[in-house]
Amino acid sequence: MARILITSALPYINGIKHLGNLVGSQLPADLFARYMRARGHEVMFICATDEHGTPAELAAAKAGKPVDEYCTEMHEVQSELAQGFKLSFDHFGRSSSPENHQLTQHMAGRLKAAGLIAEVSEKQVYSNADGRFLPDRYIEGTCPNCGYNRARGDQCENCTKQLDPTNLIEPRSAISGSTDLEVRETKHLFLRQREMRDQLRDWIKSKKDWPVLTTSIALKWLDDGDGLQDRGITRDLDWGVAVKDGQNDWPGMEGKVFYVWFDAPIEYIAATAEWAHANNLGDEAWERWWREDKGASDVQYYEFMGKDNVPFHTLSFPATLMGANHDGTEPWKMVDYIKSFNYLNYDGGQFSTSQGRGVFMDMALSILPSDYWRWWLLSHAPESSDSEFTWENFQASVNKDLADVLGNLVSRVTKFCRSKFGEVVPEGGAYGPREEKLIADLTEKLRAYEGFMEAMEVRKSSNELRALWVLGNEYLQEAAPWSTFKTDPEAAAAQVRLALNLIRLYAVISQPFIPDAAQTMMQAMGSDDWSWPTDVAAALATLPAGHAFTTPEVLFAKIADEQREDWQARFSGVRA
Ligand code: B3M
Ligand code: ZN
Repeated sequence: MARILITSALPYINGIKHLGNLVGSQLPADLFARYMRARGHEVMFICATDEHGTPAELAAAKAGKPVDEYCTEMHEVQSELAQGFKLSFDHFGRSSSPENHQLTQHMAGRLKAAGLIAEVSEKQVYSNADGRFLPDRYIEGTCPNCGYNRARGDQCENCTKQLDPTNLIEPRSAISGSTDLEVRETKHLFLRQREMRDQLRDWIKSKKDWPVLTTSIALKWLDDGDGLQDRGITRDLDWGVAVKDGQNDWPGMEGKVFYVWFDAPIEYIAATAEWAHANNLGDEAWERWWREDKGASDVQYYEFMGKDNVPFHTLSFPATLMGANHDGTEPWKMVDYIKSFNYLNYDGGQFSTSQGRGVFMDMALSILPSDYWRWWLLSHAPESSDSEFTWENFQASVNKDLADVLGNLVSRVTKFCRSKFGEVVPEGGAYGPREEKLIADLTEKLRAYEGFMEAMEVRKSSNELRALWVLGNEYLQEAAPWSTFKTDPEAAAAQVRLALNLIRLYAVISQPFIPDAAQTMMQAMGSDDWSWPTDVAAALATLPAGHAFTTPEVLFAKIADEQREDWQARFSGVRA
């Protein structure tokens, strides 16, 4: 049994996330967490809302609410939606928690002691119209790297380059749109990442099994142009973690807060501390996941995120953790594997939170149960390239994979059995060659499925799972117990016994993708045996003759053309 730590990139607090956000981090992380638990491993799955910085301030201002109140409300909303999508976090924390304030200040103190913080008097963009500095997202303009004209002051969404507000071409205030901007001097702390360049490169290069998408982005920012730049880690904002040196004040930094990207990844750790405290456990409970000197040396740590988040997770956050351990006394657990995703597009364009374009988590759940979405999103995860959501494709996948293949099998088998043998597993004879062949085929595909799930190959896993369902359907088609029954009821009974057992097996292996349907199938089979079918033949003998079951309601309803057209029209516009 291994110990598996899984973090999903933290969704910004600034509104309800769209399906592109969901499939880029939280959903595949959940798939992996569920699978690892199903295989008997000890899993800690952490996520949280990312509540600081300009995204939070801007959204609260737009909502006309004090930022702390806004964050509390939106955390609740996001938490409920996460539950709606059956995201099985062990804890869904808040980066504004006391734990994170304390740990962020602690980390900054450690970096200072390591000589890795520079106090720099730097030029920041000041807006005369707004009467304030414009850090990060408070400013927009054209990306100097790729020419994208809606690049934000902290990063270009289009080419993932980390930016400084002063780099933007034709900058404008994101608050007022004003271009009456000037550059003023203000003092800030910089993380001296350049100092750690070689250490970071060695560390990244040691990760032989990382996906190309992850390593290429990391090495690009490490070696491109002037190479890795020192990063400002403080801001002139009101909302955030006050700049402190551990518990002490930091002279000259009064009234400033840490940059959101400094405290957000630290929240992975702090959220685990929140989990411990929420469960009345001591610090050792979370430290055994995060401190190599306190039990975490055998933990395997996986991070899930969209490609735009990769630079922070391969450079800034590791630099923070390495720096905090400069004297070897705080060996923080560093990531072992980063699974990153491309973008999901929406019907010929981009999903966009700011423009309200696409399907958002709340809207999705208002029209269909989460399993429909989970299946489509995961089976179309943007892994090797960007992928696209279209309503036609969504309808086709749901109808074919879920309704025609899996749902149909469950319904045919249970209804046929009920009509001929009643709602108990029939006795019948021994399994014959056809059944042996099925068991062999299932075993082969199951091993492939396990391999892909372990490797976090999301699409390939979904293909294997679908193929496993198809095997069952083909078997049923060929065995045709409804015909067999007329001449050889004994043989038909054995076929049905196998098929009922297959439903339980499918519940177990499909659970990471479609947890609700899996639950329904398991309940219908009158079982609570979720043990993994390592031995397929044995697994298909789990429900003995005489075992009672119930015939479930329709597992997956087909999406009709009119429904699809209705949704297509409803979601085509811009969200209010
Ligand atoms: N909130 C960015 C994003 O949602 C950011 C991730 C933080 S992970 C520590 O894209
Ligand atoms: Zn760009």
